[in-house]
Amino acid sequence: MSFPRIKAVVLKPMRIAFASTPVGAIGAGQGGGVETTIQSLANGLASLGHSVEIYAPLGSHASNANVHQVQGTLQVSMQEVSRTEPIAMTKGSVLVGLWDLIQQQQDRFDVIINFAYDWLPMQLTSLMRTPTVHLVSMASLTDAMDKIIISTSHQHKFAVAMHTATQSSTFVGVSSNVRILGNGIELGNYVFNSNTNGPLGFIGRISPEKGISDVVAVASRTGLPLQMWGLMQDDKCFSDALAENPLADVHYNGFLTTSELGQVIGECRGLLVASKWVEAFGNVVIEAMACGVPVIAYRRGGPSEIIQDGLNGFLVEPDNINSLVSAVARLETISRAKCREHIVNYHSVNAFAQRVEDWLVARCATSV
Ligand code: HBI
Repeated sequence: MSFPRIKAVVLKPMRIAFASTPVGAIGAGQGGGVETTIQSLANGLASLGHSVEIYAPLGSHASNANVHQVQGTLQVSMQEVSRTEPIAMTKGSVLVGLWDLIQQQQDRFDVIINFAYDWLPMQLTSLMRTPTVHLVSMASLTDAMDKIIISTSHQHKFAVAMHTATQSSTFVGVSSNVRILGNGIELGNYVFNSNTNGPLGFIGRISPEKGISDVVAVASRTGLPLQMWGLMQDDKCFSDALAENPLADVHYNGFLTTSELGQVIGECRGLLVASKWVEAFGNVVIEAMACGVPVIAYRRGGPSEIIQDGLNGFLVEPDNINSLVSAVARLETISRAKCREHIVNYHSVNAFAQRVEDWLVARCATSV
């Protein structure tokens, strides 16, 4: 009886450098979802036996990784510039400072992961001795960034990864070797709650592209209280939504840290996601499900790839407020335990880190 030879691929630990976003220090909040991704991925890769060092703007901090802080002028957010905006390198740019240091120290690493949605790191891919890869954190925003993301994806096999296929499809002509990685969160931060008759919930920046007026209208039409958490980025859109829906019972709770949020989301009977733009992923969707909270979202962007309609939430016709309202009435048909189970299986830090490790191995195995 001969046993098939089982080729155990024992992966040697990798020395990994993270190049962070230049829009703010890690932990300051400007980096939004990227900060959560960097922190959870540093933990996940460390638990797989790899060593991670992070290069980030002054004031950054992260657990489980050695942080090299670089001073310099923060980069203007790509979300604030127009589609035809040329690439700008501000004087004393922290982005230039970060990559000066990284290219000086690159031989200490087996691979470099860039998290910045910026032109310079992509342009440097061909010039680096250490294999360099890019996890693109947002959908298409400007022509200049589209051009370099698409060309880098064709020039260097497996050098580019994204969170969802929807996000990737916004870059028309991007290579099919782009890796789709989803995302991952620390399950320990999120407390499961089986309660089904709590308020409705919203988490996210209070700003027009998040569909605030639609969310408040649902509270008004269902007569259910609405708890809202997030950075008050545009208080006019908030006050307009309240003025349009005088009967809505709305409670704005401010911006909470990840661990504070994980303690309270579970009280909600359902989370509303009414984004007007293409969310690259939708961290709040997996954060809510981790607490047992089903998610009701417009069938648009990243959330439409995370939510399994009828199993852990509902996907409804975009911009149709009444379809959100009728989904609220069906929330009790969803198993809250299955919401958490989906995150454990697909969007835990470990599941995400495993997909990233596979990506890094594929990139390092190619010579181009
Ligand atoms: N803008 N120029 C630039 N670079 C980034 O890395 C960047 C950004 N805007 C927003 C942002 N990153 C993150 O908040 C999102 O990727 C989540």
